[in-house]
Amino acid sequence: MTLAKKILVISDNPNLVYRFVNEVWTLVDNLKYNLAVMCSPFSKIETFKVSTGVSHIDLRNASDIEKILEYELVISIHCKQLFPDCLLNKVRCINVHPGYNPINRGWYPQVFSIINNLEIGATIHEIDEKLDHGKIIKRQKVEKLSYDTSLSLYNRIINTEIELLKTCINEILENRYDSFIPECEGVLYLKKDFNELCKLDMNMEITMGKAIDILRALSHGNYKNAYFINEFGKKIFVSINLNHE
Ligand code: 0FX
Repeated sequence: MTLAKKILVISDNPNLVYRFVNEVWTLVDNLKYNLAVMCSPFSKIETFKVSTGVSHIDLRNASDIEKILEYELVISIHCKQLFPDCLLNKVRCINVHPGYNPINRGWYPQVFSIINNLEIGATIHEIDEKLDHGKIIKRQKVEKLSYDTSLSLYNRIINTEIELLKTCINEILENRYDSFIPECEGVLYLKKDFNELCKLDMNMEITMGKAIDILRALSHGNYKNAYFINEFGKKIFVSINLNHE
């Protein structure tokens, strides 16, 4: 009897892990593969509602890295830690990214896609030493509508990530897929770029269209993103609702 291969998912996104286990992992032969799930030290284990159980992993810690070396494959599903070279050199690691590489690498891709009028989508790729940069295994564009906010576009991207995973999970596990180098370096957006966007410049002279784009890119459910400072020095948060007929 051959032993089941050990597969590790590392994620800081409980909702996506739930969907992965229930919608994607159900397509896998569980006699051949064993799944473990881990999250970063700053994520709360109890928010992950999956039967596999979840434990913490600190990718800056050598003894934690040592524990991962026994896995056949690591799948990052929105893991907020960087994968160190000492791990990448020893274990095949792939990443699921909520952007269309190389057009929207990095943080909150849908926000920058709305503001800079860029195409958007989802990508599954091999992890290399740079962020959202490795060889592409699968990617798909997602429609962006004039009345999308960050939230509505994000939800469409997440659904696409799950659909993409469904189409290639078995090829990924069996290490039989074609991958290709991204066409160019593309653009990498960082958390600090998002934070800078959130402070609205009340003296900026822009068209109404551009103003709506900035506000819808920063409107994501209950998150307090865009703000201005009022006459008493208080932050006043702004978000926008868009409805079509
Ligand atoms: O897990 P995730 O959806 O993705 C983020 C990055 O965008 C992604 O590129 C990276 N690979 C991954 C590890 O981390 O992020 P989240 O669950 O923190 O946020 C989801 C969305 O919520 C985000 O796209 C925009 C919105 N959001 C989130 C926070 C915390 C806001 O609009 N404001 C916020 O303060």
